[in-house]
Amino acid sequence: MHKVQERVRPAPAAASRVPVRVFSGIQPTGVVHLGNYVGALRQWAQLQREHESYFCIVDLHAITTPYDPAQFPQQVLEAAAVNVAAGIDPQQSVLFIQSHVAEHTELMWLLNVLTPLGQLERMTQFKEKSRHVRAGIMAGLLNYPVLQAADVLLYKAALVPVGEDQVQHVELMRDIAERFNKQFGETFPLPGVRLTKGARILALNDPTAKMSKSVPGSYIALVDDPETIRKKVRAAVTDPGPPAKGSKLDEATPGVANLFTLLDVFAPVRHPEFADAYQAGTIRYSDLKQVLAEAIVQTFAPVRDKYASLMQRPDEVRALLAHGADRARPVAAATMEEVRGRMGLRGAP
Ligand code: AQP
Repeated sequence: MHKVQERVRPAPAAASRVPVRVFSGIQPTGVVHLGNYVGALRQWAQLQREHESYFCIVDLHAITTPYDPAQFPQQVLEAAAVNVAAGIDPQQSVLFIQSHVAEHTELMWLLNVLTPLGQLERMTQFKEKSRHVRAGIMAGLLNYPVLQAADVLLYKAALVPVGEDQVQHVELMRDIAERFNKQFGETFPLPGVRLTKGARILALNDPTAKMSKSVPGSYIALVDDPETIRKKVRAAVTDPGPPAKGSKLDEATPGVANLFTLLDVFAPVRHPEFADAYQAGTIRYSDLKQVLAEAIVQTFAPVRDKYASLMQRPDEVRALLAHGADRARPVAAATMEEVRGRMGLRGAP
């Protein structure tokens, strides 16, 4: 444990980075998939080089859907290891577990009093997730975006790199921050979303929906073995045959468009030749899939190796996370001190 902490470099001096803080999170709800990687993790790994960045394993969000408490600590550890394996440098970024910094829940409560119920009820993700709930919808599912607002505002982050499904939640946190500033005085920068190419990767087996860990067959996991990746890409839904000559790529069906988006991310140099073949009506989707599958296999091979190696040293991962929480706590505590003061909650009169 100590060894790891000794190897941790201090965060680069603030002056060497653009002074905008980044915050984003990922749920430890099982598989981390290619959609998470393209929409979120990939841009986190880039942003951490330019900005002071906070990346969080959001265990308190994850418990809003059914879970097994006995398995949960292992899932949290695995999610952290996948993040590190996929390029989050826990020395450069602050990587930590949400529940290890108690201020997240305190700020959430305070922000709750500034959040209109109607706005929460209109959130698309809430409406979608509540459709699948059989035994009564819990308040935690409704208040999920308020906790997200607390996550981001606690660190006064202004840049939130996420996938497209989270845009509405970032807009809500912006509204909450604005309301707070108006009512209690200028405190929070207004957070803005940062989307990347591939902000909405579609399900391989049903390109009318997004790639999602809760839909088997829809995703490729970052730690899938090469043969599984090839098999899943081969099975991806496309069209029965090539399009008519002169067809436009931006009018392609969702399944085909999704594969082109992935090609652009994983093998950009091969994109033009397949785009030309599409427009010429000569494209063979099996060729495109083969090129794409190999590019994904190559990209994920080091992730898979690093993940396996990290999981052999779980204490080291735990130590990295403990160190991350130690770095996050003073920042969170300072914000809470300010917020309590502004809200008239600092001690007896
Ligand atoms: N399909 C996707 N394309 C692009 N980005 C995506 N993200 C999720 N799915 C896609 C982004 O990944 C980050 C972490 O998301 P999360 O922890 O909230 O994961 P999730 O949304 O719970 O993942 P699933 O697979 O969609 O879960 P279920 O099946 O439970 O609904 C976020 O930035 C998210 O936008």
